[in-house]
Amino acid sequence: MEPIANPADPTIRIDSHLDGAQGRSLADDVLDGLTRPFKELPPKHFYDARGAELFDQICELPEYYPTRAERAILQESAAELAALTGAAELVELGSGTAAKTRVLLDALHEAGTLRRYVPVDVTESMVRECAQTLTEEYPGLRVHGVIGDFERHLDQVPDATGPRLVAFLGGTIGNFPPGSRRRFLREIAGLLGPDDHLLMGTDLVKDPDVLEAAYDDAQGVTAEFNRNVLRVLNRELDANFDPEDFDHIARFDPEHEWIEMRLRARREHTTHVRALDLPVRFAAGEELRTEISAKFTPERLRGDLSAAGLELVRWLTDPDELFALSLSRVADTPTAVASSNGSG
Ligand code: SAH
Ligand code: AVI
Repeated sequence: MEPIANPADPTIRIDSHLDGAQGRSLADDVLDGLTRPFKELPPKHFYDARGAELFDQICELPEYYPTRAERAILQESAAELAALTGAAELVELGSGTAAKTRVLLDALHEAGTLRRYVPVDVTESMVRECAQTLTEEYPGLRVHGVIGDFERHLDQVPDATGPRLVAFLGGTIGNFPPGSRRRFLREIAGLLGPDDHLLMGTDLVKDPDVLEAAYDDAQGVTAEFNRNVLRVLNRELDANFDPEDFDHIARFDPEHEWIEMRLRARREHTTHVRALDLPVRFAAGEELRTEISAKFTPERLRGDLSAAGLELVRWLTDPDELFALSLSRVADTPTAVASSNGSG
């Protein structure tokens, strides 16, 4: 894919890897996920422009503590992280609006090491807007944005230009099921050289009532976010879902220690995904899983990191131990074979 250079601003470069392929990925995911007895769609399809906006609103909700807790940890430790990593570049996976990232960028800017920011996100408008605003906010900073699917386009992250910090914030790693979570961490490890670090946010196991409230807020914003995936299917694949035919469900699964979001059909009906010539029948009460959001313990995280050939350098939490940030690096003696059916 040709880089989209902005002649007016040589500090910005944006590469897009989504044309066509992203459409195919949605079609494949629908064909795969809506033709099974237990229907499921991957969460990356929530994030069109409207979905990204709803996610931003979620981050402000009184019930949704992860954003506030992660920001508090960053505020407390950004200077230490800057000193430990000496990062010349920050690569951020699933960067979104990069709101919390500014705390880190401030510290790296202050330390005088930061030269380049590389946001990677599937939402085009987010990458473009944040490239524009961050080059204005941080004089001298170059931004190389990558619009793409981090599960497919990590090889499009440009080569490192100095000590690199890869940030994967927000707890997004929890949206991967256990096997692919470890596989993905191993791919991230492939972006790291001996002087590089991974800074990852993980939500922690806690009272199920607190967790369920965070995913089923009183204002119904998360419910709208959940239903938004149906609007994406209507627009992108000419489907005829009525989002109001579905109830939003958010439940903590104590066995796996993850939250599941589902959409439950209020009545028996058949939807047509016209672009795929696919009728999809829902029984009354049938559920479609749209997201898992795994919650972590330090042991689970260590296991996942080690299976990916990474070792923990720092474990940082907020005073209430709601959320954790982990700094890790490639292990001195990498694990030979990563188990993909790990503890979950
Ligand atoms: N890092 C931000 C945003 C988290 S929301 C924060 O901590 O608040 C998850 C982000 O990941 C969204 O911006 C979404 O567009 C992006 N995302 C989700 N799946 C993705 C994928 N497969 N590839 C690239 N970006 C993805
Ligand atoms: C992006 N991700 C970490 C969020 C989460 O908490 O799993 C997405 C989200 N889903 C519902 N609310 C927020």
